[in-house]
Amino acid sequence: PKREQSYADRAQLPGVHPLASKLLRIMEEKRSNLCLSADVSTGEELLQLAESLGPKICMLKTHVDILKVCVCGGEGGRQNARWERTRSCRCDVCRQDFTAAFSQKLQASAEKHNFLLFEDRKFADIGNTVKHQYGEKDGGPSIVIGVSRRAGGIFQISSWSHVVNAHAVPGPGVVQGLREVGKPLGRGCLLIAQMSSQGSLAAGDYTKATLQIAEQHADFVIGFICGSKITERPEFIHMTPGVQLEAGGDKLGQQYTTPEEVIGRKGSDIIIVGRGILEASDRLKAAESYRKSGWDAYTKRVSV
Ligand code: 5FU
Repeated sequence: PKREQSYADRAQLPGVHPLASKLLRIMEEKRSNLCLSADVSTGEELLQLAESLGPKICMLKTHVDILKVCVCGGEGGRQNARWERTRSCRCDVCRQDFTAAFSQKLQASAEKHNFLLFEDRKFADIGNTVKHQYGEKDGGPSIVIGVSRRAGGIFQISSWSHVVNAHAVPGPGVVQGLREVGKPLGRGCLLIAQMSSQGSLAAGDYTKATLQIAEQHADFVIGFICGSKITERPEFIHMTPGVQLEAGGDKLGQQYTTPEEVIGRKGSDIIIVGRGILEASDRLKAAESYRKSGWDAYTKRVSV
């Protein structure tokens, strides 16, 4: 059988999306197929994670809607009584610009350490709605939040996140809506073809139909959230959550598989790790173990 293409080979494919190509090059350069799921509750901690673990990862995944209201990185937030009471910050940074200061720092960190940002927003509505949730292409209706006015929702995801994801359940319209906003900005989208949680309905024919939507929108869809490789097309990137060094799960249905299993046997490209790193006493050391296991499993796989 033909030898499997390396990440570097795949980055050069004529049909590969420029963002997928960039990601594959980063992976090769940094010898990392690790995506950190930075599920922490303050902007300050998130930025600190990006700075400290940045060198180990190819991508940083966020859930910006779980951040507490202070997103200024703690610069002004801790200096007032309101922060202690409510954890919501009214410092000049946050008041003047809710997300811009934070997202600019996050982008700077991504640039400095050479990783991509992925907001795990899981869009799942009709095209016209997700377009507004993701961020308007050119202005659009102005929404008043506190004292700031901006178009396209609180988090302005399209303005800072290289990658977003979407459920395929609404049909192709969800991708088309996101594409209207993201494509001109050079962004990319992952479709959720499978989920790591127990009893997930994203399986079988649903997974196949998701793949079809991706194939029909390959100018914007760069790959999948999945448990295992679902297509032989090397232009698509497979990313797998539910990864820990030991198999197991949590109390709410999460199921864990090891990096060796996910990369080595299931044929995925990138491991997404949250608590496996975040709950370790030494996060940097843990990130390095995941980076190494993921990378070793990959080199073993492509050398066969
Ligand atoms: F699409 C999915 C999925 O199928 N499973 C997931 O776990 C996304 N996730 C995310 O990956 C989830 O929302 C968390 O942010 C992260 C896994 O975190 P953990 O701490 O490694 O379990």
